[in-house]
Amino acid sequence: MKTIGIIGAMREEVMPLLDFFKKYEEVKIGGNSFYTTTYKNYNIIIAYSKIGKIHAALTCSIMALHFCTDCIIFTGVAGGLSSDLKVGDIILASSLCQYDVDISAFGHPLGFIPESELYVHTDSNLNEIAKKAAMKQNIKLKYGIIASGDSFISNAQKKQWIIDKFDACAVEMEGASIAVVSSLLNIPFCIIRAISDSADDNADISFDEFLADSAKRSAAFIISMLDEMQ
Ligand code: 3QA
Repeated sequence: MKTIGIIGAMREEVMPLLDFFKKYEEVKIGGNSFYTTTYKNYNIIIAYSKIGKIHAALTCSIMALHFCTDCIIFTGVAGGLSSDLKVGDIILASSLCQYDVDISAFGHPLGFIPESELYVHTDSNLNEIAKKAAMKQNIKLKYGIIASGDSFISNAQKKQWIIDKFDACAVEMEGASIAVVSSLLNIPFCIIRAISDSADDNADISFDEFLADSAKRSAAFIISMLDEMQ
């Protein structure tokens, strides 16, 4: 039986999944609760990491190495960077980068770490499943680069800088961790996020207003992906 790991950053991002599965068991490791259940012919492990790249890297590592997940799916919300993204829209990451990595003093490109990759690509099979699930529900999926870093972006200038330097469509604080850890451990992964704000000067207000609803949209989309898998 295949094991699917589903990670969110905040409690609000995974609660809708736990509400859906209703029955689950809890295993505590490394300051996280991992909720285990089954769905169809899958073992499902769900956890929220807490905010930021370090927490997400730890949770993803535990998913992979302790729970031996066959794939990892991230669900949550994001700040929209592309002008065609509105609150509630769903983005599927093509690749992830860390906009807050800077060793350019040594001539390296922004976001680049030696022996690593600037952009880490998501799994094409999982992305196909996401695209199929979207098509069936008439959801217009945005497919593009997501930039991660340890800041909540609520500033038009910073937002534009991330667009200009990384060509990203959305910004958040965990996706690149999932990407780096999963790819190094050879585990297929994908990142799904519903937009909660536009990372601009109103982002904090928008985030507070739409976190719950957008988190639910993303979680509902994950369920539709599980239904699409065989
Ligand atoms: C923000 C959450 C973090 O896990 C990243 C939401 C949505 N909009 C964003 C933006 N910039 C960066 N990331 C995002 N998530 C945590 S701050 C608020 C926490 O307060 C994605 C994201 N514009 C909780 C109550 O104190």
